[in-house]
Amino acid sequence: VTTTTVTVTGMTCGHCVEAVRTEVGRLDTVRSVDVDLDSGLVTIESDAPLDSAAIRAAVDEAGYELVP
Ligand SMILES: [Cu+2]
Repeated sequence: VTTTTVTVTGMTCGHCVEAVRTEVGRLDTVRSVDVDLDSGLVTIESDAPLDSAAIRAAVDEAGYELVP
């Protein structure tokens, strides 16, 4: 299992958290997604290393942005 941590900006409530969790959770091999609303920290566990562009696209799809 690989753990990837990214920071997402723009989330303001539980719905935002759910949106990010759902979209990122759709990525290949992802097992779990943990989102901390206060810090914007998103911790992703997956069976294979994730492509950062794919994570960015998923976060974008949810309506938020990755902090570079
Ligand atoms: Cu929200």
